[in-house]
Amino acid sequence: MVQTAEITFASAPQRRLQGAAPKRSTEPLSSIPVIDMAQPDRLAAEQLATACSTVGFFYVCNHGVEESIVKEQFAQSHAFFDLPVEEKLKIKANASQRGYYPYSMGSAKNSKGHHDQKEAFNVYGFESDQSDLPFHGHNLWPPVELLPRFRPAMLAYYAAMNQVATRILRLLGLALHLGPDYFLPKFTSSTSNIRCVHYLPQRSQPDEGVCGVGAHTDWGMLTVLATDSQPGLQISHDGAWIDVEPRPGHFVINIGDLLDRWTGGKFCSTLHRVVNQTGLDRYSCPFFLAPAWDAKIEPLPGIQDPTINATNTVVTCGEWLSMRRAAEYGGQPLLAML
Ligand SMILES: O=C(O)CCC(=O)C(=O)O
Repeated sequence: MVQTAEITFASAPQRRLQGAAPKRSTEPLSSIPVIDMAQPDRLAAEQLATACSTVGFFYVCNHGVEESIVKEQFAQSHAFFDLPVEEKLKIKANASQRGYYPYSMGSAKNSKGHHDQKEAFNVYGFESDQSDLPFHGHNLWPPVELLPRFRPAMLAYYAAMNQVATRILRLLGLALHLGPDYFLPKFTSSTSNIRCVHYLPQRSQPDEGVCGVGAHTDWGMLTVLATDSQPGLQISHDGAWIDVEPRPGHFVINIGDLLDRWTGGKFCSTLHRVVNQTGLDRYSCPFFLAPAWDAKIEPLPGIQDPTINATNTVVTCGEWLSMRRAAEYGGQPLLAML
């Protein structure tokens, strides 16, 4: 009988500290890998395997997304965050995780008592009447009379990111010698979302716990990130924080904890944070790819991980996301858990 997992919802770095998954290379990081998506699949998959098993972060270029779609997303995101706060609060996020997250709501307080220096807006790719389930419900939108182009811009951007992520899923299947279609059936009604983020025009003080986004790993499969031209994203590598510079025409991709766990730590989810070094506004838009709610995260052929109990322990994507959310918002910020 398949049993529901007695799972650990420890972050990937925490699992590594517990010895459950391989430690990463301690080679100095000369640069973040760049993968050209116009290459033949076989070459791109080889580079992907190296990037995912060493850094956990990489850029992609020649991804096929029209620049106008990215620009319009940013233009509409600016227009939304510029609305009066009373207007934004009319679509404040609820248990469905959709809508507006004001500064004080977008993150749990860290151990030094600070929230992330950001406000955010979430849109999911699936809608459901089962609003008793976490992450289920309907997207919330600002009134059409106020922002007529907002909703079409966000839906177009979501669709474009989903295409990029689906191509990466195929490459992941190849990189893991499972075949290009291996992961796709798990993602047909995915629980993915985009999050427009506005970082407040304030310098961060990471040593005081004041960050754009505090150090964390992402919960899901992988993240496709677009940022404006302001720097701020940093990844942890070999005990140092390394800047991930904005690169026009590129997206930044990183592995999430679900894929890290699914691959038994072969592909790594890397700790990252946002530090506002300029004191200027910064905008970004991550797309968080996650499987369908009921998708079973079964052990992958050939992968052994004691924390998955390879023979009979299965967790669904929904269980995983719910536990990660409870851990984060139930008063256990990641750094306190490390
Ligand atoms: O804005 C960024 O550069 C990164 C955002 C991020 O790490 C997140 O939202 O999880």
